[in-house]
Amino acid sequence: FPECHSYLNQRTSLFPLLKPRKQNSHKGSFGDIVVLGGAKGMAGAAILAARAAQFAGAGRIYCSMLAGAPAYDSLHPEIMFRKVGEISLPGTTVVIGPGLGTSNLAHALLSKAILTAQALVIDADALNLIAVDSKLRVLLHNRNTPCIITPHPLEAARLLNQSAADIQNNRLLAARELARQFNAVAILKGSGSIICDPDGKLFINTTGNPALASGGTGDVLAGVAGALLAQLGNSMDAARMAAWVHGHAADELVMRGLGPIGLSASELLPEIRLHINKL
Ligand code: NPW
Ligand code: AMP
Ligand code: MG
Repeated sequence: FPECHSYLNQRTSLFPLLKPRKQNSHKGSFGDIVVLGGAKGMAGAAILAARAAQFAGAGRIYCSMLAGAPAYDSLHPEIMFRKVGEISLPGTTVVIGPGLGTSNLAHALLSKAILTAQALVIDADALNLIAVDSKLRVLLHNRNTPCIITPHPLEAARLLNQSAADIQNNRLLAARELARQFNAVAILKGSGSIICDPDGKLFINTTGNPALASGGTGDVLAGVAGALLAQLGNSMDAARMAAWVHGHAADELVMRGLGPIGLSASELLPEIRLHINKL
């Protein structure tokens, strides 16, 4: 698609996106994020997404976990935990999927989020639920609120009913199909993530490296995308900035000797904050 794609390789292409904060701004100015995920055994995924939203500048962060609400996150007590049945979604940016599982409760939460959230980031198991449910597909396709979907190649394969090899052999086409079919900005993850909107406008991210090939890095990306979507209001701007800064943070950490071997998803967080502030 030579006519319409560009490479996300220059910091300068992202400069206009986040405006300086007004002197009299307050926590209500930068969005409420609700993370929905964290079924048994995968609570960490929801916590990582919630912490990532904090480090990427969201005003208030709420987290509801299917495994049950902990009293608080001892490393990041700024995150507020709510029982799944008590969470209110209107007016919020919902990040749904990290560690969500595919239970009936997960399905009900996803329907509610698609119908009521002000903006949405859909990741991981939430994508796996959509892949096998035509009603959810219709709900998603018919909404007109900002939405970013963040599949890795296997999740994309499930959504498009193809093999992961098919996706990887035709990544640009797959990203276009994802954005079009699901009426959302798609980040098709992996080396050289493709960011595409429903009209077919494409970007290829040039940041990132194999230090990111470990559990939890995608959950961090989802939280960053949610926080940036809440602050920018525009799905394409948020998606390309999230992908760029996530990869750039990993590149910088590797240059300092913290990877590629053994970098943890948690270590990305302060580095992501640093580079968002530099932008
Ligand atoms: P393979 O091995 O090559 O056949 P799944 P998941 C493929 C949560 N997590 N290029 C690859 O397949 C998530 O949020 C919780 C090519 C890989 O093995 C989800 O809710 C954590 N192939 C849930 O776990 C930390 C690629 O996909 C397979 C690829 C399940 O999510 C971990 C994995 O896909 C995790 O985030 C690429 N670039 N990338 C926690 N701390 O709580 C992926 N694949 O089976 O959908 O499982 O992604 O781990
Ligand atoms: P997930 O599979 O959902 O945990 O997401 C993994 C994250 O790490 C995505 O943002 C991928 O784009 C990124 N990632 C994984 N491996 C690489 C790689 N080799 N090069 C660049 N980015 C990668
Ligand atoms: Mg993932």
